[in-house]
Amino acid sequence: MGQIVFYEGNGGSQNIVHTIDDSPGQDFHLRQNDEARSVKLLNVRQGCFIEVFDHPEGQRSDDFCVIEVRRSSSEYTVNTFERSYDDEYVIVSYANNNGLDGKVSRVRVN
Ligand SMILES: [Ca+2]
Ligand SMILES: [Ca+2]
Repeated sequence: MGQIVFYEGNGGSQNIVHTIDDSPGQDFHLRQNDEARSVKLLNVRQGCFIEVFDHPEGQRSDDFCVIEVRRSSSEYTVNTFERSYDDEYVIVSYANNNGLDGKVSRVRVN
């Protein structure tokens, strides 16, 4: 099973904020609110969707970012939640409404 590890700093730096597995159907508040700035994906399955929200209840009226895993990797770092891009491993889509790094409150995994 893959692991999803949220970090306090950009680029997977500083302290770990919260670690979860990659099973679908998760919808929760991060252990430390408004801290995470990046995430490492460790063997996360292809097709996994990770949504991170500024809004505490996960509404899309505030910033959110959707990470879709295109190809599993032993370790892949999404350096910031504030940039839309894609490569061979992920498709990242960011909806901007004044910033998300260091403001993540809720996460959904499917
Ligand atoms: Ca927030
Ligand atoms: Ca915001």
